Amino acid sequence: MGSQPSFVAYIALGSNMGDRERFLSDAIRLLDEHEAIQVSAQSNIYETDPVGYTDQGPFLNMAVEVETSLSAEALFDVMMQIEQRLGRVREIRFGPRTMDLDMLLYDDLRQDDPKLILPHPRMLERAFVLVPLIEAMQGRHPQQAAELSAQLEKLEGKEGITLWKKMQ
Ligand code: X6L
Ligand code: MG
Ligand code: MG
Repeated sequence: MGSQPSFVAYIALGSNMGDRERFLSDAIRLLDEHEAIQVSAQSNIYETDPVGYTDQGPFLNMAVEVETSLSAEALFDVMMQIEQRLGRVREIRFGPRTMDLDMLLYDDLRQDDPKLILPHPRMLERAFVLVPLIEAMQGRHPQQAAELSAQLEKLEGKEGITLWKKMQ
């Protein structure tokens, strides 16, 4: 077997409709079943108060680390297909969704493509993203995880985030 380029990316997952935990596990399984993607770490699952549009139910949020031979754009396309397969319908801006997959980091890539800005431009402002991301990065990027923890300390809104399920 020929060796393929391998990149590491971090993806945030969120669901606040229907069987939220099932949507999270289905999304992770669909990522991992792709021949060019391996899920290599996952955070705990957190229940989080909605932000942006607050008249909706609480979210389950988590983050995963993936190894992939796909480009950032190709990985993003797979993520959007998984959202569609899991019944994502875009109605209210920032409103309820069965599955939201956001690419946070892709290797050391920095880009300003309007379709896919990397690193994710809002990730440092959202505790519901940072708390699980820090866990998912601990194994492979402990130094960067520590820097994000310092960033998290400065944020408000951490009280709206409660541990919901521990990864075994
Ligand atoms: C002012 C204006 C302040 C807008 C905040 C924040 C907008 C976050 C959108 C904002 C603003 C977002 C999730 C969520 C959403 C999620 C939780 C978004 C997009 N997604 N709340 N709200 N978890 N807890 O995954 O992140 S909508
Ligand atoms: Mg999102
Ligand atoms: Mg999204």
